[in-house]
Amino acid sequence: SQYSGTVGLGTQAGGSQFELNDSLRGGHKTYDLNGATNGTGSLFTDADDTWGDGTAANRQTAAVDAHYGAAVTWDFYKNELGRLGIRGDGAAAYSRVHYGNAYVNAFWSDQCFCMTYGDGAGNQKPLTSLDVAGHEMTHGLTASTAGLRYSRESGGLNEATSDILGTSVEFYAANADDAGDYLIGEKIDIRGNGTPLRYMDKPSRDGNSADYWSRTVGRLDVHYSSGPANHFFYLLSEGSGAKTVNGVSYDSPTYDGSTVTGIGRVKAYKIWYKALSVYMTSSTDYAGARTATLQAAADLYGSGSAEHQAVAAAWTAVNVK
Ligand code: ASN
Ligand code: ZN
Ligand code: CA
Repeated sequence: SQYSGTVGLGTQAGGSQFELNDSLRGGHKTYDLNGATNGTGSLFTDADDTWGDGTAANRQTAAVDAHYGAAVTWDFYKNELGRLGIRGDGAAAYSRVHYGNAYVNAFWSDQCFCMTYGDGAGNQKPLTSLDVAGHEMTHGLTASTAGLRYSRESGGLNEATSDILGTSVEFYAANADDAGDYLIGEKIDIRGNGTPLRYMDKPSRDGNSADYWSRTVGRLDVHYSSGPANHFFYLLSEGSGAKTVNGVSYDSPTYDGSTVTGIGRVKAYKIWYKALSVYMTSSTDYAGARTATLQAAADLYGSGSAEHQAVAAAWTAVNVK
């Protein structure tokens, strides 16, 4: 892979060749669009079942990262969330890489039920890192559960759900070359200066995202109105103030100067997922997200539990009261 070192892949023997077809994970396949912007392209095949070389010069490499990212996300949903695939029915999506020319984005489509990745600036930095793969696949999960509408506050919550579970996938993988962090897309270096796309400890570090809820937050682009929910998730997981996790330093502020004590990211993502899949709807806003996560925390850990109280404290700390 380009971003995650040497990894194992699910492949299938097909005639005299091997295919990127993960039969243990619903038959998830990875295709080569070879610059096209529509269609399915061609399924990746290889004679000796050794794929890519860690560089963008080898056109299998982006496929390795995408295929691995889909597999880890599948395993995370199954082992951590108790969900078999995006729809919970055991069916796989599929991935497409080498979309367009120097396309600096990745996206999920409900139409094809698939994830698509561009090759990034100069065709050198494909948008296939683990957190981005988890982010895009989670757009499918959100569409299959709460269905959060992709505008205003529900759109910010949709984006935050992808950042929250995408980051959780990165931590879950425990990959030595891409240790978990609360940064989104740090491996892509999208601005060429080493900064990530987004920061969860203090979202305004990107220059655009909101740290706290306000009455106008829903006017922002959904990738910026995600800020208060990303910040909520960081605070709920790790707590407020300065902290170093896997060698990365964070300093998370609170709206009212309060102190939040974290409950750990595993409990935090289980609460978020239960809220998403049981209590949120297409029109859930920030106030509704507070209610939904409090209900989820009460279900999982008990009303009045430390976890339930931490959810309330973390929302209050991002001005969702
Ligand atoms: N990569 C972006 C995202 O997943 C694409 C978009 O703006 N929808 O949010
Ligand atoms: Zn997104
Ligand atoms: Ca990351």
